[in-house]
Amino acid sequence: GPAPEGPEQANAWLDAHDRKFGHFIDGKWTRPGKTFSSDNPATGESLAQISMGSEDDVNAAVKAARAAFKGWSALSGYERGKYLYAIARAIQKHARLFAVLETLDNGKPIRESRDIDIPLVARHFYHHAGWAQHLSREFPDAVPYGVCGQIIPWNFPLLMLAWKIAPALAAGNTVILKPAEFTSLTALLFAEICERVGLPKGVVNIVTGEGGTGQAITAHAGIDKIAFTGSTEVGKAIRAVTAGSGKGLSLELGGKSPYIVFEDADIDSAIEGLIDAIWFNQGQVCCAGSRLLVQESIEARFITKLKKRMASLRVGDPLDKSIDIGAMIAPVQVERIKDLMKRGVAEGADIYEPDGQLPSRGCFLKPALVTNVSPANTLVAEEIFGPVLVAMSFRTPEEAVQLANNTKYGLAATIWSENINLALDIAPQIKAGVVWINGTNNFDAAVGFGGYKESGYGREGGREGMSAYLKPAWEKELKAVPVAKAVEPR
Ligand code: TXE
Repeated sequence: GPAPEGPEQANAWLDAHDRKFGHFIDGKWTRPGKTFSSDNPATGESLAQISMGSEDDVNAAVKAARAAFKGWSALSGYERGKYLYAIARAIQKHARLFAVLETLDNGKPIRESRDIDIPLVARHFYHHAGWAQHLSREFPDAVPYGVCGQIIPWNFPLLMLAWKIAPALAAGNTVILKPAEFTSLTALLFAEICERVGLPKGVVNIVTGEGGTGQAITAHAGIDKIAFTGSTEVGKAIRAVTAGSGKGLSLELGGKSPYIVFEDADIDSAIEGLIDAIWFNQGQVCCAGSRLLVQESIEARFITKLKKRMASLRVGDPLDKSIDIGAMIAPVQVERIKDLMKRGVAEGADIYEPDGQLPSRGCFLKPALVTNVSPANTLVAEEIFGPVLVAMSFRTPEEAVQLANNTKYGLAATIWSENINLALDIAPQIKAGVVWINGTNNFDAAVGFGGYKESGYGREGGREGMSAYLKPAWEKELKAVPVAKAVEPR
């Protein structure tokens, strides 16, 4: 029959688990030990109790992943691809349950989890099923890393899991993945999917927990590669911990991406693009177009139109299909964002927010537009990770480039202009992992995504993403070669 439209199915799934979850290690569920609550940010109500992963849990997961590696990496790419296809199909089959669960746990609009997150997740597994099959021809001299530790954030919980797990498995690695503490539920449902499709035990291990559990993963000597997406601060700490350990590392960190509008742009399209760039997922997007750079000649007209459009955005219940902006992830993030805004105002910024009431409970923020700022203003320099857009203007294309690059980050950029020669001239001058022209937020499993500078390094997706989970075969041989004594130069 037709899928139910409300949260009933997700609540039934949670109830079937007594709203309490253990870890998924070696193909089995551990008994929940010490737990913490995962809350619905739109209501503040607890959804479930999640287990706090200890060092022992991480040890058990590494042991299981190590034992599974031999068999998994020895399978033909065709065999591994079959499992990835089966996972993709199962995710599509349960797409509604995944989407509602994601929205309950994260607060993102159901329209986004239903039409963007979950379909992209399935697409990632289909795409990488293809890579598994082509691997030996496309990377003839490469072997998998081994056991991968993967730590992900809460803004796109299942999609970040897919970005990490799909290429790792396609390449023949086994994984220990830790979801973010705010959003473990879809990762746990994913573990059930792994069980259901008969994925060999130990290939995927899900250990839940907070930062301490992440630390146990990054410090573990039995892990060959760490992949992290999250804050620049934690990324730097992980880099320090793994330095000198011989572990592979890829980091996808913060951003403060410029959104450049030239005077000849199609203004209505540029405004619609901007709405998507900064208010998609409540602005909790690493590549959010959070710095508007608009050419001075059209600035006043553009800002007036933008404010009008902002006033039509609906903030509210994420399960309501007609809302544009859902709930922020947690009270702590709401406070963090409010503090940043206070600092910005103290430094001279003006803030516009449309009139209207927010829901009386839950973690909601209005869309905000910050103007009258110098480049040194906190709101210009720091990643806010919320529904806050900062606007500045420029006179010449050279000035646009200079402002765009005036940031410690380098993840994404967007350019709007009807002059394609101008756009193509500007694009390579911006130091960012991706530059979109007359469009924004275009993601695909086949395209490498990642940053420069404090946005991290390594790419996820496509060919570059595959190579991040492979190493040259000679490295394996090298370990068997005895180290020669240093020879004194004569
Ligand atoms: O991120 P954390 P938080 C930015 C954004 C946001 C800020 C804080 O600006 O406001 O970070 O968010 C795990 N060793 N981004 O505090 O702490 C943690 O459990 C190992 C941007 O939630 O980086 C979670 O699984 N792991 C970003 C993951 O790291 C540790 C997305 C990310 O959490 C750890 C998220 C440690 N010492 C936040 N400490 C993006 N670029 O997409 C924490 N973790």
